[in-house]
Amino acid sequence: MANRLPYTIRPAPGGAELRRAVGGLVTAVEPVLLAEGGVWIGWGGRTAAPGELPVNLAVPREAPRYRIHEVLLTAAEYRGYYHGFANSCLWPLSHLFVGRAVVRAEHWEAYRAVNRRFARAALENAAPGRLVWVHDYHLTLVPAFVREARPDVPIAFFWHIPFPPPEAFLVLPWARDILAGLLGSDAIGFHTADYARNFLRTVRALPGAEVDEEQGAVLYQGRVIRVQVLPIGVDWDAFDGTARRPAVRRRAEAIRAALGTPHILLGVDRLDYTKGIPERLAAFGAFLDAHPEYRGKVTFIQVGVPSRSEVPEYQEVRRRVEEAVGRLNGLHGDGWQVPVRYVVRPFSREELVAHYLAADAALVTPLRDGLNLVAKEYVASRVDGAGVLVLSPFAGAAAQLPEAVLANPYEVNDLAAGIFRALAMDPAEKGRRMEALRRRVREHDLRWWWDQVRSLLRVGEPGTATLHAA
Ligand code: ADQ
Repeated sequence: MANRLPYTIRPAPGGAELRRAVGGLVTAVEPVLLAEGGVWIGWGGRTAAPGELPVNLAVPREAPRYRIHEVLLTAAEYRGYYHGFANSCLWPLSHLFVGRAVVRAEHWEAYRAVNRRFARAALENAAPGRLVWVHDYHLTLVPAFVREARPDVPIAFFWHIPFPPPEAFLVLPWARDILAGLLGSDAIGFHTADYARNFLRTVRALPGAEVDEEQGAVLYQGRVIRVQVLPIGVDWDAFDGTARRPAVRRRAEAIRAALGTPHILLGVDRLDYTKGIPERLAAFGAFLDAHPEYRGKVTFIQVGVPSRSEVPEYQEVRRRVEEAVGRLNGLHGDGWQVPVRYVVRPFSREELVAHYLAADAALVTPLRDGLNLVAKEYVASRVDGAGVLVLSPFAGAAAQLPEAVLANPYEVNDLAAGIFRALAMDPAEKGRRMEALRRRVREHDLRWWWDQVRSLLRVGEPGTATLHAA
């Protein structure tokens, strides 16, 4: 179960029209459902008109592997629960933008009500011994709601974003309700040891909870809840396999030829202020200023997908990106040749991998990020062993990928220097670093991640639970 289904649903004559949704959670979790079956409970991206019926069907339609169970929201619930509490309060707080957090009781009320609705949907689908797998910060109250009604059901929770230190989290008047909600689970997973530690330290503020930091466990209401560090992986075979296809290699060559510069840099992000896109563009400008020898020789492709467009901060970041692209192209372009190519649309897997293959360096430089799958996707796609990953130390992925070129997105010159290092690095060093990165990303791929979750709960084995809802 996750806030969003992997499809956006639109009513259409003769049934519903489904369109693929883009985002880290969908990319990461859907392959597990495709392999294991189950039911995905989530919101379909539309608000409910009176009399509207939720969609409940098997997908993918051409070769069904699992079911989707739509949770319908009214426009008011959507504003309060999704844009309000989840995205304007929990999201900035967790990414340490504490001053941006909008803390409003009516948003919290909507959040509670919608979490109840999701819990009811989980209960409708929960069969004895089958796992309820709850994803992310939108649904923190669901584990306790499900536990209340069905103490026998195994529940796992995965927190996909950073978990902040107690000083930030406890700003929330309802922090303890959220902690108690999460502790309805049997196991809770985080991407990094820092997030798990922050969570355990925060749980100490919950009356009645006993924390064993060493063991990564909490004793609460007579149950032991395990807290695990499980950085999510990418579907290695899908990225590596796509990158080996001749048509994709040819497409990468065509991209390089069409751009016509010897060097290409790439950024791929949802348009979110946490991703540091304006900061990255400023650093690219600083790099061109500091190294005029690269002018006319580097193209920076920034691919973005619009996200949460109703929230003012997201409109603002989009405007800032557009302004920065215009400014850089005006200052550093010569009319025909422009240094920044800005593309706002979803890419197919093939097109994404062709871009990864075409780029000399990927700039993955968020101000803060739970993990960041783009970093791992880039590495998994570099079957040629070339390419450099420039990575922010504030992405959870940095804990696993020390062979990347680390650069601080808060300091424009540090990031500019990281770009220069990546482009000027000698091919042998690039090869060594990429080989080490590929080994790590392959060893900790999506299969590994799911196996860890499964062994943690001992699900999928005879006589124990199997995946049911994700
Ligand atoms: P996100 O914040 O969505 O995920 P990220 O991990 O980078 O961030 O995943 C984005 C995904 O969307 C990637 O798979 C990427 O390929 C895809 N994508 C982006 N732009 C695209 C485009 N134009 N076309 C097609 N695909 C595009 C959240 C957390 C992250 C965490 C993930 C998974 O914020 O920190 O890594 O969940 O846990």
